[in-house]
Amino acid sequence: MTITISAFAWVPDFAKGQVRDLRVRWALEEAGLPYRARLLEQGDQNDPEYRALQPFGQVPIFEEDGFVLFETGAIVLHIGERSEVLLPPDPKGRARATQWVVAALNSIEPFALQVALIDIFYKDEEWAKLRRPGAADFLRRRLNGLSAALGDKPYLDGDRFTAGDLIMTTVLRILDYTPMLAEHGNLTAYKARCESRPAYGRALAAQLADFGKRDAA
Ligand SMILES: N[C@@H](CCC(=O)N[C@@H](CS)C(=O)NCC(=O)O)C(=O)O
Repeated sequence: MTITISAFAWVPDFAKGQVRDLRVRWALEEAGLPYRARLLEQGDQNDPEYRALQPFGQVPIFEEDGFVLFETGAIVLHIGERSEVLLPPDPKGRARATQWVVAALNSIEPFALQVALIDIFYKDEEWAKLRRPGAADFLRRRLNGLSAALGDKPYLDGDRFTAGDLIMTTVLRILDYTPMLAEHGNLTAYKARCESRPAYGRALAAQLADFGKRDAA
């Protein structure tokens, strides 16, 4: 039983620690499942062999004994089937954890990404200057909703960490370059609480170590 995940061999500094294989590395660390990384060079993701596994040419994919999955939400939930740390045993608890995975990916990530893409890639474009206030306002409303839902609980579903917190934390990390999250003390503390988990530290270190091999070469 060998688990392999795909990741990029190298990315520019702004993307280090943000590439989405981090989610899968983190889930595997929480579950205590060993894995190896298949590092892609620029262009490898367009090979027909890789496209057959990941239709959009993105990282990560998860491979285990011929079984292949793409999309980090699906992969983390699949790993969660083997880890009560990620998905609680009771059906309602599992459903709520899944709900938060989907909320992170569907109700927060697109809006965080929209602002981040404007700020990082398009900030000098005229259209981006016009779009930015509306996009930021929309994101702010989503963060207000998330902050209210979290309230003073340690985790989204209460007292225990789940796969929903794992994905939500990595989505909130997209905003690390802005002060937007700091508008909500509870979200800032929540993200720091999740990031203080040893499994997160090992996952981040592993991603950075893989980039470091190339930086050192
Ligand atoms: N929805 C996908 C997004 C994956 C994704 O955007 N991966 C990025 C790296 S963080 C990528 O491979 N980008 C290259 C590309 O889109 O061509 C998931 O969650 O797995």
